[in-house]
Amino acid sequence: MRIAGADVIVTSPGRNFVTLEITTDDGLVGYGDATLNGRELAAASYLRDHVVPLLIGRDAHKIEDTWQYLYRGAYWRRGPVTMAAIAAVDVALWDIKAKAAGMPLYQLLGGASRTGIRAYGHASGRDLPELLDSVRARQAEGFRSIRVQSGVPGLETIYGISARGKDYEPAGRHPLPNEETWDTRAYLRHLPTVFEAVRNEFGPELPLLHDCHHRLTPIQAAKLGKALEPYDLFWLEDCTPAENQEALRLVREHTTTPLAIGEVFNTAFDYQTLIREQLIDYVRSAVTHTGGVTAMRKLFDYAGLYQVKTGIHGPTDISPVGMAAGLHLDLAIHNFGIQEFMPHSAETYEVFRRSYTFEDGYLHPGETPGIGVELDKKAAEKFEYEPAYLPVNRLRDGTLHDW
Ligand code: CS2
Ligand code: MG
Repeated sequence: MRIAGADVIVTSPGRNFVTLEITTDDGLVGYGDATLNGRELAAASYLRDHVVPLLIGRDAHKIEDTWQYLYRGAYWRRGPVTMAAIAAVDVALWDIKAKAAGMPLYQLLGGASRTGIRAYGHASGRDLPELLDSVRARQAEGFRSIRVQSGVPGLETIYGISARGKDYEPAGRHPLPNEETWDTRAYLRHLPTVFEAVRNEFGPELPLLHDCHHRLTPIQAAKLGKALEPYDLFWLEDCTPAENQEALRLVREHTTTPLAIGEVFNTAFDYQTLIREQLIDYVRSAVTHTGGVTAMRKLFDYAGLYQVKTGIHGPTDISPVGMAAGLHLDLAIHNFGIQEFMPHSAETYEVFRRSYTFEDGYLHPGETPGIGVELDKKAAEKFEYEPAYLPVNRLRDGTLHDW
C-alpha cells in the first residue's frame, strides 16, 4: 500500500486547526493533527513544503521507518514545529493501518486495558461564587474530576478564566497578542483560600486539579505545593517552566502534592531526568506535539517503568483528530492516569466528524476502524484561517513573565 497523496488543510471552525490528510493507492484516507496554537502556518508550511514531497510513493505500512526518516533524516531534530509535523504524518499512518486492519486503533496498540477513560473538565471563576457555579456546571455535564482555576483579586484577566458562561479560549484573533498582568505573591496568597472553599463546598472525594501554567520559581512552587497539601490535589500542573528539569528536584523535596508537567515538551528527552529520578507523577504531552502515537507509546512505556502515569493534554487547540489519537493510547496503555477534555465547539465538530463519546465522566474512542475522526472538506472550506495569538504576560512593572 503506497502513499498516493497528502494534503494540508488549514481551517478555522471556531479556532484554527492544521490537518494532514494522507491517501493511499488503494483509496484509504488517514488524518493527522499538526495544530500549533498561534504558530499554525509554520507547521503547515513544514508539512507542505518539506514533508509532503517525501511521502509520495512511500509504503504506508512502514510507520516506524517513516518516523525515523522524518526525525533523523531532517538532521535538525526536535522542536514544536518539527514534532507537530511528524506527529501528523504518524497519526495519519496509524489511522490508515487501523482502517486497513478493519479495527479501531486501540486494538493495534494491544487492546483495551480499561472500559472507559476518566476525563477531567475545567471549572473557573473570576471570583468564588462564579467558580463554585462552574464546578457545579461541570458536575452536571458528567465530569467527576475537575480542574479549578480562579481569578486573583486585583488582577484583571489571567490564564484559565473564562468570561461568565463562556468557554475558555486563550488564543485571540487580534493583530497583536493580548497583554495580561501577573502578580505571583497575590496568587500564592489567594489560591489556598480558594481550594479551602472548594473542598468545604464539595467534600473530600472530588478529584481536584490545578494548572500553574509555568509561572513559579522552584521555591515558590514548593511553597504552593505545601500550602495545598490539606486540599489533597490530584495534581499541580506545570508549576515551573521546566526547561530546567533540575528545578523539580527542589519542589519534590518539599511537597507531596502530585506533580504533572509537559504540555510544551516535544520528546521523551525533555522528561529524562524527571522520569528517571521520579520527580513527577504525570506526563502531560499531547500526541500532536510529541511526534505522534509512535513517540508517545515509547514515552509512556518509559514513564511506566518508574510508576509515572499519563495525563494527556486535551485543550481545544488539539483538534478532534489529535484528541482521538490520544484516546486510543489512553484506552490501551497500562499506566493511564487521566485525560484532559475541553469539548470543542459545534462548528469544530461540524468539520471533524468523530466517533469518540463522553458519558458519565468517561471518554471512549468508539469502535470505528482507524482513529474514528473524519474531516469534512466541504465544511472545512467555509472556515478560513484567521491569524490568532496566545496572550503574553507581564508583571506590574512591565517585565515580561511566563504566560
Ligand atoms: C493548558 C492549555 O490545557 C491546559 O492545561 O495549559 O490551556 C494551554 O494554555 C493551551 O493549550 C495553549 O495553547
Ligand atoms: Mg496546562
